[in-house]
This record gives sequence, C-alpha cells and structure tokens, in this order.
Amino acid sequence: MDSGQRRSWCRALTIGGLVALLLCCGWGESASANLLSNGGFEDGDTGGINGSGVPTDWFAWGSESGWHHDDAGKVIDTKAIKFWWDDTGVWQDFTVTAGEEYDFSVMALSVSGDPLIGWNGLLKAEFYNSAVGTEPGDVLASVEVDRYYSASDPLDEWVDVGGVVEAPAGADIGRIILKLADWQSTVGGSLNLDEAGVVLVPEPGTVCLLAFGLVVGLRRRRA
Ligand SMILES: [Ca+2]
Repeated sequence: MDSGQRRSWCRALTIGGLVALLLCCGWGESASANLLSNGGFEDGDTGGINGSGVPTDWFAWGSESGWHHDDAGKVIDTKAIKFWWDDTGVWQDFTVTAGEEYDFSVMALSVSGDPLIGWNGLLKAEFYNSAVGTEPGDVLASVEVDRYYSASDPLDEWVDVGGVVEAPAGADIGRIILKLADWQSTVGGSLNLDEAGVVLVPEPGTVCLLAFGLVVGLRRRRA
C-alpha cells in the first residue's frame, strides 16, 4: 500500500470514527431495544388478566381485578390491559447487568367514562440474582419508579409513567411490575396500561471517549 492509499484508508477510518462518535453521542439512546417481550400487550387472547387473558410473555397474580382487552379508544394499536383493584397485577423479567441503568416506562390512560378514583397506577422495579432465586424473599432491591396520579394527572389522554433505575450489585434479573396502589376511602373506575418498556440507558461518556480516541489516534498517524 503506497502512502496515497494509506491516506485514503486513514481518511475513511477517520470519517467512520466521526460517524460513530455522532451515533453514540447523539442517537445512541433512540437505538436502545426494548428488553420486554410483548410490551404493547398485542399478543395473547383477551380476557381475565390472571386467567385466559394473561398477555403472552407476561405473568399475573391475584384475582380477576384486571382485563386484557381490545376496547376501542382505550388501546394503543389493538390491545391493552386494565386494572380496577390493587389485588391483581402483572410482571415480566429480563436480563440486567449490575451497575447499569435501565429506563422503565408504561403509558397510562384513565377515561372520563370510567375514571380511576381513589387509586393510583404504580410502576415498580425489582432486581434478583438468578443463583439465589426470584421469590419475594430473594429480592435484592424494590423501587417504586413512578405513578399515574388519579387526583392530578389528566383524563382521556395517555400519560407517560416511568423513570431510570440502576441495577444493584449482584443483580442479573430485572422485573417490571404494573398494578394499582394507594387505596383511599372511595375507589372506582379503572386504569388502562399499554406500551410497557425497559431500555438500557447507554453510557455516552465511555463510548464517546473510545470513539474520540479512535479519531485522535488516526489523525496523529496521518500527521
Ligand atoms: Ca397495545
């Protein structure tokens, strides 16, 4: 390879490095994949949430105080879930790395025809070590990430509920939990939930430094 070819290669690699820098610094987060399967509740039959209607790849507990439904105006795409009492909920597990941050989210809708009263919607995160187990007594950390607040959040529009949680030391399993909570003296109505998601929060500092180092290194070689 003569010096001209080498310069061309270096130029191409430098441009590649700059593109990588832009990608990881500017657009890295949007590329993160949802760690949940069937987060939109599109798969599985409709019905009682802890019976015939449990959504594919989700687990449910409690009595039949929830429904997997396809009610027009209360879904994103074709199906969603809803709860009307706090004795029932759903969860799904996914793989995590201790020390990494994860962005948990779900969309919540309370409609004026059946408004949630006296409850809040709750998004919880839990973490486990697979070698220990995933029973309630095995939990390493339990975090109440965010709520849909029935007293103050708007009716008839999807509200984005969520937040970022770091996986604690020893964790290799994360769990998202969706339910109602905060019973008050008078309760009623129901809350629809859809588009649940968990994404790994990228570490732009580390990745950008690597890309920056690549670009600087190539430029030095060219000099
Ligand atoms: Ca859906």
